[in-house]
Amino acid sequence: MKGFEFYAELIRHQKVDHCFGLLGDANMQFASKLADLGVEFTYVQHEHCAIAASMAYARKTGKIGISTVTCGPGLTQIMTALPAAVRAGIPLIILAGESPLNKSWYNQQIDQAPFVKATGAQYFAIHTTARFKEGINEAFLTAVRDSIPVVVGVPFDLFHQNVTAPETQTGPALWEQCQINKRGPAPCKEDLDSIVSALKSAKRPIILAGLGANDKKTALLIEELSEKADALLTTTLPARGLFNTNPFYLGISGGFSSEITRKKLANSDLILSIGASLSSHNTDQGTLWPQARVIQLTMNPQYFYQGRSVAHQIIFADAHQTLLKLLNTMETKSVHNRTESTREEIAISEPDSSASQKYNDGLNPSVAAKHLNRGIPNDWQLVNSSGHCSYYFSHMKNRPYPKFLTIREFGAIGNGLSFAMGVAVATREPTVLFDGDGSFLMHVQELETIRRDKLPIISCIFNDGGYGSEFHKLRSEGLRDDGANFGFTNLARIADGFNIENYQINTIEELDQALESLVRAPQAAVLDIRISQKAISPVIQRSHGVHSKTTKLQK
Ligand SMILES: Cc1ncc(C[n+]2csc(CCOP(=O)(O)OP(=O)(O)O)c2C)c(N)n1
Ligand SMILES: [Mg+2]
Repeated sequence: MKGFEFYAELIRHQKVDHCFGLLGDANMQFASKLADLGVEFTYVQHEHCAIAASMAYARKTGKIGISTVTCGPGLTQIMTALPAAVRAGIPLIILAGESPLNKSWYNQQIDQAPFVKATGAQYFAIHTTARFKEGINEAFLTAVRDSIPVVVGVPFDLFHQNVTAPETQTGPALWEQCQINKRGPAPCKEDLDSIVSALKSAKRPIILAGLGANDKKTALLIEELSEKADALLTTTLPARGLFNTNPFYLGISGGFSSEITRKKLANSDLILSIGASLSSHNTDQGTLWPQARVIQLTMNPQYFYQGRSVAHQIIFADAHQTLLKLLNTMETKSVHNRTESTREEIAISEPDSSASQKYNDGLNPSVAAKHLNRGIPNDWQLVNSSGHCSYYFSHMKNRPYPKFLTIREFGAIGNGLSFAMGVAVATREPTVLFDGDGSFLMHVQELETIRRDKLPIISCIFNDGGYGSEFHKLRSEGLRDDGANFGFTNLARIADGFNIENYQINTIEELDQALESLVRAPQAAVLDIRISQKAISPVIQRSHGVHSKTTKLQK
């Protein structure tokens, strides 16, 4: 047996069923063998996209995200995806090659470990065939145990060596045997008492939930508690939609919060955070609840996080168990917050007042986002990406959490198409990507992968003719903006070149019609939605003020 055949068998034994990859000298043989062994592949056009797609796949399925890249330039291409996966705590295995051990010179040689380690990911070098089995087992275990990306580097000349036929791999893999019970400790009595007394005495309590509370049962318990405690509900952006049918769900907490959510958070005297990181984004840099006492119930205590102390009290305990006990102990409070008028106020509220603005140079993004929300079926998957436009897509709180994905850690643009690929592969459901033109263009080559693999990805691109996030800031500072203002690329024609259904959208009627036709026959498509350059989101208005001056507009 050849080394690559044994290596492929070991990987298959880890219950790998899908791999995203791009082939080269250092990985093609074992990848080909893995495909023979029944592993499905998505072969992408850029290594970054393999890792990013595997991140979304892992988030959606709860499995380890698997990808493969070749050594040297294959590996260096993934340096933007790895830090995002590290910070988002996503378990990944990246099967990279290494340059040959037994050659004194190799064109693609580079010291790979420092690159990987600088991102916070782990690097496992396996330098003899005798260590293949142990090394692979340990790499997978580490990825699961630490929720972290692990890059496995094997010099590719080892794959061509003969290995003595090892016994067939049977039984559970090491990571399955060692699956740590991720249920955390039960809360102690003092902690429980302190939450109950805080909820009892608070006049305007709000419960904030994050990904740590994203399973259905826990979410239901939170809703029950909120009813007993007369509390309103909010979530972080990644957990958006967890309470989508609850009339007291305020949508997301953070820099993108709607006006009503900001008002309620600003007046709150108690924030009970459950399974949520109190990050700079989720708290809008600590500005959202100036009057509130903050209790964080978490399995990941952040005593000092992203430059701030985040909570007055941190309780290290399992959310589910704590909620069960709280519900047993807590008496139902009389209603002051969850009133009919609050229900009505939430129901009719708009994220902000911008939908009434009229522009003569393109669509109003708030209005376009509303129509997208109206026209897209509730059971389609949605993927939020980055940029100025992402504010407008973040307010569709009527949609259920399992149909939503956002990963924003490390703040890179250009991930949208890859995340959508990961979601579409994981769910096989129509998947809508919301992205900006700049971000979309950064990895537009993946339209080829989407067409080839018939992935039903509908890319709704807010095309404002440039890096809106950047030109709005530059304009507000009175600086020339041509470096961020590259003009309106014809995205529909680009899609056409890839043989993908496409629509150029200049009016709301055209948007509605395009959506209707895609609902009738869901398929890969690009909607090139022309957006006004004059529309400035409340996020930019808050940080940079309103500006009307446009310098160096279209050339
Ligand atoms: C990889 C990377 N390069 C550059 C940036 C800086 N950046 C942040 S937002 C943005 C503009 C994004 O433009 P687009 O996708 O068109 O969205 P818009 O802001 O126009 O809505 C840029 C260049 C970044 N965050 N990540
Ligand atoms: Mg743009």
